[in-house]
Amino acid sequence: AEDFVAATPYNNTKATEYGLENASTPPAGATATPDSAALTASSSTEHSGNAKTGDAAPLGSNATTSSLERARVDDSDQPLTTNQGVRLSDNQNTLKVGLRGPSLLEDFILREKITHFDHERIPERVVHARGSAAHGYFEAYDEFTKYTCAAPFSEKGKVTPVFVRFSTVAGERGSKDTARDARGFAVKFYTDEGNWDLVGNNIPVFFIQDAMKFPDLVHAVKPEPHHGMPQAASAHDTFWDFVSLMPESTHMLMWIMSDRGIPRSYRMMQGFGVHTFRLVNEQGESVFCKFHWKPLLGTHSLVWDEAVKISGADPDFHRRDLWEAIESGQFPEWELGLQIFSEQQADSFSFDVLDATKLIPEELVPLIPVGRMVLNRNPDNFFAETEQVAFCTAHIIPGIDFSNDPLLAGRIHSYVDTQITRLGGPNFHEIPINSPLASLHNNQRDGLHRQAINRGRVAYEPNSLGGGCPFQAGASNTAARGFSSFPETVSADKVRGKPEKFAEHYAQARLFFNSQTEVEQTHIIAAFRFELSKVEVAAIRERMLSSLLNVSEELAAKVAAGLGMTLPKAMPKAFADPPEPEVIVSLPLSLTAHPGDAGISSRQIAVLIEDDADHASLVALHSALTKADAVVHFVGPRVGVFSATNGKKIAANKSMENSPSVLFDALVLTDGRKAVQALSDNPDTMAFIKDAFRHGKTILALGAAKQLLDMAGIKANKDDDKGVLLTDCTNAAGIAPAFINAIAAHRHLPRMG
Ligand code: HDD
Repeated sequence: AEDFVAATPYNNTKATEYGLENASTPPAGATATPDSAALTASSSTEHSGNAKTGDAAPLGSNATTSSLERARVDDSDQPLTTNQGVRLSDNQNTLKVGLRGPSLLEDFILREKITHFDHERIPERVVHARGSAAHGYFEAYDEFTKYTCAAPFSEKGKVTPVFVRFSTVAGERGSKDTARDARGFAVKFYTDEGNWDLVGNNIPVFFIQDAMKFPDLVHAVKPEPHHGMPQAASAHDTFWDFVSLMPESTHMLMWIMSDRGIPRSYRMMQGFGVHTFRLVNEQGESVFCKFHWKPLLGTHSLVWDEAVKISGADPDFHRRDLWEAIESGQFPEWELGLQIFSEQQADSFSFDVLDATKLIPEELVPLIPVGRMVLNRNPDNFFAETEQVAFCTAHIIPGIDFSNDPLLAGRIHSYVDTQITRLGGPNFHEIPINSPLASLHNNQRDGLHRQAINRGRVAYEPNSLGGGCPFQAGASNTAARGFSSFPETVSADKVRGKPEKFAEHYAQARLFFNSQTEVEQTHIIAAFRFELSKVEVAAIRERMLSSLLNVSEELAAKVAAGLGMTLPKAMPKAFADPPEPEVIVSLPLSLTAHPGDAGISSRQIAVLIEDDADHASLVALHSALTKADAVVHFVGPRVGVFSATNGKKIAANKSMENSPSVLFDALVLTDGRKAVQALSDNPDTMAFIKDAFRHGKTILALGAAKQLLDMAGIKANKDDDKGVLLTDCTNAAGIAPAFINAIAAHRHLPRMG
């Protein structure tokens, strides 16, 4: 039998990032091999990089490293000092008069330490407070200069460093990852021509059409102000009160109530720039554009019961998933696709492209793939990078410009403004993670925490004393050009109001609902039922039902039945006779209609073991699964080493107590008569298996483990459910391909009404 080297899900080369002196220090979380002959859980340690891309494993360097390097601190072999660099002789005791006497005010060492500690926290983001980020790069497939002169698209193969932060929206900084919510998808491109931030979400539309309503929306969804509840949840009166009075929210509600609101992983969600943007080429010609990110691993979601249980078992589920995948060299990747359309086309659409509650069906304007983004390095320090990164929709570069979307206009103001409170002044662009790779020269000076030491006597323009520098680059079309706004002609009265097509709120909500498969529709109905069941004021539930009636009678009727209510009258529509929509069913809007062929790379497989587990079959499966890039975990009634057959040992790295089955994508039940008996005597086992089954996961039972399936009332090898497999333990290698295929299907839907 084979021996397996112990591995953690972490990158064993990580320590070398901090200097050679430190290379021998084990990385955090590393454990010694409990038994040299032990079969242990393994992440794909043989990865030297992403199997698909052939990238090298991250050693802490990519293009942003040079700008961050000056701020990196390596403490290896260094004594403790004060912030003034004075070495400490004692970091345990305050300075006192006698060992039992009073402490002295002059203890500058104590006072510096406590004072710094007292000010460690900064305000959290007013929305998107909870997030996780990583470094990586964007690579252009080809030059895209026909449409834009933006630096990342200037030549084939061009690589632009990025820093990407994913987030939930409503929850506070310490809230759970698996709340039902939109997810932020914010990308900072450190381009040759300055920083460009594409600050998007995993949903292509938004709740509101005008930035004027953003504070109202956020106040409604955040915990209610009198008692501060509920945390990271929209299932409460104030949220549904607001959205039921704002029918423009209906389309976004459909997305949030769908499984898109509970992604399986940050690595398995799409990203959208949401607004219509402009691209501008060297000739000054402009087209409209929507940005789409598509994950290579496919777009996958949790189911609600699972999301709820994960929030208890591992509130850091998405953060951990992203971190561990990158540390083990399984670099997440997305393709950037653009929808390009002209102003004339836009005018002919049945909806307004300046309305952020509308998407453009891909059937109407197809996606053009333009490049890929790979995340290949975790931050060194969560606070310095992930917390202090400041994204801003106003950060655009030559070749990209805004449309007149009134939601975008408010954002252009809000993002810089909010950093002034959050990061404590106007110099947040000097924080290393925010500073551009392009060099920065202007006459802005001073302010709190200024880092730059600007030389010379000139801080104004025009000047002659500084030789006229720094000077205006001008609007020429050369590479040295400056940013110039697209000269759109606008002539109209100054008014507060909305264009006519903004008043149509239901056609795309209906498009979304009608594009879902039956299971997806059932989940949407269940989500509305759950959320509205938490609403205490009956009139709010009723108003929401009356709005849903305008989307789908079936949806409204089923939600009403779930709440024990009768259907009210449909809400009157603001736009009685809207134009016919071009598309009434759009395939890409469904997740399950075409789950894709993303394989099982980085999927987490639990193998339930006990003493007397059948060693040979588990070795065979372990080998097949890790070859397919999955991550195998041996899960016991406790962690530690178990005696398997043939005198071999198996080390469990997880236990049923510390890692319930909601944390895994698939389940293997070991053969071995005594092992199966011991598992069947353990009450945790049934909960583990039944949850995996209920959540649509693939289960493989080897030999005697059929007894466990029988106890759980689960039948194997049924025609309509390819996700429960049973085989003799001698056939473990033989069944592996079918098992892998079944896991790649993500979930087995017939089980999940
Ligand atoms: Fe926003 C943060 C995405 C509308 C005001 N927003 C923020 C983040 C994301 C988004 C991903 C987190 C960035 C990070 O990781 O640091 N926001 C969106 C999308 C919107 C949207 C996709 C609609 C299309 N946002 C929106 C509006 C306003 C704001 C209409 C205000 C008028 N958003 C903010 C903010 C935040 C923010 C208050 C909080 C923290 C921050 O900016 O840096 O400025």
